[in-house]
Amino acid sequence: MISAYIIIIVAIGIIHTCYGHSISRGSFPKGFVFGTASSAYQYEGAVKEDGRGQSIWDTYVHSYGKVLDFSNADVANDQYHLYNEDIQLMKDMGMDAYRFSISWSRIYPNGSGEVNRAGIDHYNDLINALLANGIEPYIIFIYFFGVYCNRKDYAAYAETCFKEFGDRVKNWITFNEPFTFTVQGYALGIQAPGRCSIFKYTVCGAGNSSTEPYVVAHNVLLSHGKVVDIYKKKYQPKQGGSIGITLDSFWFEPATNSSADIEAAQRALDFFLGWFLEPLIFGDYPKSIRNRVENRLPRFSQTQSSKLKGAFDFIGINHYTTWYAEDRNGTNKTTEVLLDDSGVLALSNVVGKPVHETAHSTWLYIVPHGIRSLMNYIRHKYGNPLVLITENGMDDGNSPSTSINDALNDKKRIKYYNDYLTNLLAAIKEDGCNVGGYFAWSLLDDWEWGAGFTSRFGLYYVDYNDKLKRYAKNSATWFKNFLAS
Ligand code: BMA
Repeated sequence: MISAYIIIIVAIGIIHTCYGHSISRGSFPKGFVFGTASSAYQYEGAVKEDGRGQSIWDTYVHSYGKVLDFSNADVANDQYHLYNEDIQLMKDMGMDAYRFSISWSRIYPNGSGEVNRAGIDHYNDLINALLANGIEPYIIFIYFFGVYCNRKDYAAYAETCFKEFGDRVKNWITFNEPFTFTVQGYALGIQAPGRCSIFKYTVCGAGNSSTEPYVVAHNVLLSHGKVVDIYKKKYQPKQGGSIGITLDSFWFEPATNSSADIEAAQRALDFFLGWFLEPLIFGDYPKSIRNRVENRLPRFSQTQSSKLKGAFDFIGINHYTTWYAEDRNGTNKTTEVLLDDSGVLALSNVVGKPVHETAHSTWLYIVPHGIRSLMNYIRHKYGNPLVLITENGMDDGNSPSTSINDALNDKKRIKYYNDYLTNLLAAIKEDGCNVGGYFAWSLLDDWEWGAGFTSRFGLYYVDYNDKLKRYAKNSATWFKNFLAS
């Protein structure tokens, strides 16, 4: 039977934007936050400075052949030293906020035990400099790495941050994109720690793609719940901030109008977004996951389930793209790996459907109405929680034959931002979606996990051949005008 949610998917799928007016900051609700986003490992560099310990990413990228251009993030954008300069770039654009992550191994070089005061000092300096320039910090504890299976250590690390920074930091995010780091790190083995069992261990030396991703995801959710509980009981009453989690989700459209494909689009959203969001709203995993994964999917106890329900003040969403979903239910599963479990084939192109342009990254199809559809789906299915778009953006390639001047003329990025923000505005104003902020990925061109320096996502160009000098792209000027209007 086609459930109510499936009807929602179809209905949402046919909403198209007719929001033709030009947009400005003034057209967004009062208090709507605009910012840029980054992450510690992709930006900071200085991996061996001031007592920072090694993380699983340091080990992973230094093993041969993990990154497309064989680069590493030892220096990255050197924001560890250049943060004052970068804050001026944010201020110049008129941004309200900066979403960044803390490197756990700068605070606890061994994961637990002794606190490294130099790490605390660094983030105090960064936070103070942001606030002195009128920019609100949004802090993420875990951005794709850390010892996230150890709940006790994770909670101790988060508590240290509340104690040391919570008098000034009012926005906390427990994890970034658990879907991506669980799937890529434990099912496919293409991100740290590089564990999987696919292709008879030829890709990874160890792991279990049919069970480990579910165990890791379960631990992430329980760790999130524990830290939210600590914050709400011990710190929020005095400090008065907010806490949430950032989830990533593509939008999925059915490949055809068949009910099988419509259900496949629903399952794709369950496995991508519902896997993490549903326990936080309803206290358990989506039924479609439970039915298909059966005993490999861990269970929450009654207490855990009621603690998780409502354990957030906001939900961060990183959204970049839209894909088609085709049913693979009828196909025999060849393996019990996570990606086969959904019974969905995600397709970028389907005969008879619009062909979408891509960014430089071949996974990143530019489909601006997808953000409106996703916001409406969350509104209908999950009761319209407060959402912050914590990442959205697109990349150009980094080609040695492109001059800096040509790279600065990033018309395609301006159109991407204009069109996604136009649709986001329609979701808020016309449809009533509860969205409170938007963070562009990314402030600067950055080191990308699998792609290294081959792609450029920044509003500012970084010259990797000349002391990491930053240059405003036209999209930075576009944001400056947009935010001034
Ligand atoms: C997001 C995150 C970022 C990354 C961006 C672009 O999902 O993974 O760290 O830089 O995609 O690839």
